[in-house]
Amino acid sequence: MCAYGEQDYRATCKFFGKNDAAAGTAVPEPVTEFPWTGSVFGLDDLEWLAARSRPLILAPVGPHNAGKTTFLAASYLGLCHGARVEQHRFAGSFTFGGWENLAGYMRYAPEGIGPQFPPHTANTAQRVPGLLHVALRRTDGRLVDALLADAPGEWFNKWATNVVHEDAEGARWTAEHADGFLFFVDSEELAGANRGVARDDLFKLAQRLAEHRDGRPVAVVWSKADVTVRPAIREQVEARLKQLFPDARAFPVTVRQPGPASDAARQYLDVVSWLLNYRSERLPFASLPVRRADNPFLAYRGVTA
Ligand SMILES: Nc1nc2c(ncn2[C@@H]2O[C@H](COP(=O)(O)OP(=O)(O)OP(=O)(O)O)[C@@H](O)[C@H]2O)c(=O)[nH]1
Ligand SMILES: [Mg+2]
Repeated sequence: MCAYGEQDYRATCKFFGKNDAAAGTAVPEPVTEFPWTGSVFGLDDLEWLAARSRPLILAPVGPHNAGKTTFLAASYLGLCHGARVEQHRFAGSFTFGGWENLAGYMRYAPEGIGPQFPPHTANTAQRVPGLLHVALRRTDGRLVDALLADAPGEWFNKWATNVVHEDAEGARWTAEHADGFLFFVDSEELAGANRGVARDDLFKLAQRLAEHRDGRPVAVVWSKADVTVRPAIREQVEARLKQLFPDARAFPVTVRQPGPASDAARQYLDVVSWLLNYRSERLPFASLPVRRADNPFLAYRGVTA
């Protein structure tokens, strides 16, 4: 109602004005420019995220088709279902769009199309893998920014055979900056006709990672665990990985897990929990390759003595 008591105030009150948009004079200007878009992060996005905490990078390492992206999408779907990362509570994400791009394939579509797998990760010439963000709050109240790297398997194939290969730059970045690794063992490949070659390639990649891990934790992820691997091959792989990563823990995961969805989600999130808890208990943080922010507010790191 009009404060001056005009009945037909739209027509008669001299203080009633159309807003700029209705009057056609508005200049469309964003209220605030957000520094994130919701898509997967690249190196530039790390810069402002690193202003609030040192994000932990967890990197799946494995050949093409090993189930790395499926692992990430299934973990996110688990979080959507309310599954927990042990000793942490979900506290947000800056890359919901990126997560949804992958997880959308694994949901039931309205037309009744059943869940599918996410597409293969394109082998691009990027220097850095796509980074998917999740913020978690530890039981002691501390916030942890975790970034899960979605790299194409081809990078690691190249890196395993030639560490200085020009197409392995993204793999080198990952190996240098990750805080924990998920080493993928593809059960389907080890059960297939080419299992001998698959095993040899796996050992090559494991050897390469062992040379570069420098004390960082490695979780061995037996993906596609619904496929049975012959005991002879399984034992060879287990023995070799034990030699290369004596402190690693093995985790079987499969999207075809019977039983409640929460159990299926737990197999994935248990890997993330183990890596995060391993880091926070034993290891100091390495530095991240981010440019120091020009903005003094973002560059502030607290008062040092
Ligand atoms: N049986 C079975 N197959 C799976 C499972 N997870 C993934 N797959 C199959 O493995 C394929 C590859 O999975 P991705 O997650 O795309 O593999 P990736 O390691 O990300 O592959 P790149 O992006 O090419 O490096 C999928 O398209 C599925 O056919 C699983 O739990 N069980
Ligand atoms: Mg992938």
